[in-house]
Amino acid sequence: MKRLRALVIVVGSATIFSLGLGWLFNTYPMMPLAASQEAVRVDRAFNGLLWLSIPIYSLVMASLIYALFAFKSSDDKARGANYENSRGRWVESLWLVVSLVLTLGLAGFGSYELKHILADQKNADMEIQVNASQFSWEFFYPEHEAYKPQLYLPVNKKVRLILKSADVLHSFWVPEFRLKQDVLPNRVTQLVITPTIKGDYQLRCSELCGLDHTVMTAQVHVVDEETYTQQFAEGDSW
Ligand SMILES: [Cu+2]
Repeated sequence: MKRLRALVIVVGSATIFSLGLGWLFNTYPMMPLAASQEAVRVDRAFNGLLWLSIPIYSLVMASLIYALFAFKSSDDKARGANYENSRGRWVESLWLVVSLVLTLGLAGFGSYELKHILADQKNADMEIQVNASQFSWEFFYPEHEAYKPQLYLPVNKKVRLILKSADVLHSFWVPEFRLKQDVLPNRVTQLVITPTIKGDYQLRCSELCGLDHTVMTAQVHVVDEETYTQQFAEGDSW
């Protein structure tokens, strides 16, 4: 009876706590708008991990708090000393197996999504060169032979960004696209993204690169094909 009571208290409070956390993350999502194809996959992996963690975290915390009050030290020092023969060992063995399966499952799930993101990177529709330097970004559009201080991307086109740095380490990051790529001096890196929602976003450097690192930003405009071409027709290259 005592054991059943403990089980009800722990599982009950863990359920309530889980529902509370679920409501919190549902009402106040942690991620900004998912504005690229890749973002959907990243969010799926992130949310899968989050929703799996909530009940486990709640159950562990509920058991811990329950144990804190239920198994307080008493004057009877002999109590609980005979751990080797206690029946609680099977719980430990079971949890070892369960957590092993969960960990391997999560690693498999993450690798699966990553494999698909990388496989999608092969045939891009177009290329844009991104030049990073302390503390600004510059974009070169080879098709139009034009340089611009802002990144224009046609919506639903898979674009390969060729990233170069003139000085130190920088990192290309548009939170709404989710993917992030380091930009290195003396080495060319790439990032392939397919923006899916028209709008204005902000590119920020996410690698501490010097005193003005925090202001190393650039505007990113995801526009329709027509508006994209117009940018170059007007000849307002700088
Ligand atoms: Cu930087």
